[in-house]
Amino acid sequence: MAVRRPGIIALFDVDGTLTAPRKVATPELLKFMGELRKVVTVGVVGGSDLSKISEQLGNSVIYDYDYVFSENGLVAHKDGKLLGTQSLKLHLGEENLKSIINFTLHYIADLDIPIKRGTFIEFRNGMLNVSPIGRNCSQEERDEFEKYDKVHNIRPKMVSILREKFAHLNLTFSIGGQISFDVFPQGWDKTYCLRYLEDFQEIHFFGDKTYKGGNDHEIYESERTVGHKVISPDDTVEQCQAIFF
Ligand code: M1P
Repeated sequence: MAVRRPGIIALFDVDGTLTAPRKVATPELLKFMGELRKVVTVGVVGGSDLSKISEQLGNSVIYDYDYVFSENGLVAHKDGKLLGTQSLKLHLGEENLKSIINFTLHYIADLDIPIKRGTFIEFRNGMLNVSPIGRNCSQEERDEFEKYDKVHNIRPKMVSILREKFAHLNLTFSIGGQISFDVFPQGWDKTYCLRYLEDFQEIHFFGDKTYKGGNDHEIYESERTVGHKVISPDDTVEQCQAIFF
């Protein structure tokens, strides 16, 4: 029987690292994670909220991994139990929140893009998620928007305007997925979860968006982690085989 190595954690981004973007993890990948958990501590850290991570990794995700950090760790679970949450509402205050939301909704109302659906702002515990097309678009509409955005830079333009308008609030705007971007206070990126991992001497982080501006960049570059850049879930498995087995 394999013996778990102490002091080492393998920590994974979700979208693009354990699953294709916004897709469900394959049974093979989930089985591999179970095997990996026999030899080291395993955690996941995603930008999405817990309900979306559960859709992708399974409803029992908080029990299947040692640590589950949703919303970058602004909601943290260990061994199925809640460790802590962070509140955007308390941090920014109602007036600031209202002015961000009002400005953003006006901006989206004036935006001329091929189609719009519903849920343009999702209010989470520790962040706002803003989507110009609307979060409840279909998978096909989501894929189309992503292509359209690559040509027309809808999200980067919107982010630069919001960044300037709300410069005094020290916010980070992070484009991590296909149809939206996340808005949270500076420092509430994925490095936020590292505060829960102080007992580990080796933190191996695996992510695909490790480039500057990507939502894995800060944790990948952090001096607390050994960063591993991956290009797909298959690549993640291959690199883990080489490192941990
Ligand atoms: O995990 C990356 C991102 O996944 C989703 O993005 P989108 O819906 O745009 O593909 C969101 O949950 C986002 O918050 C998250 O950062």
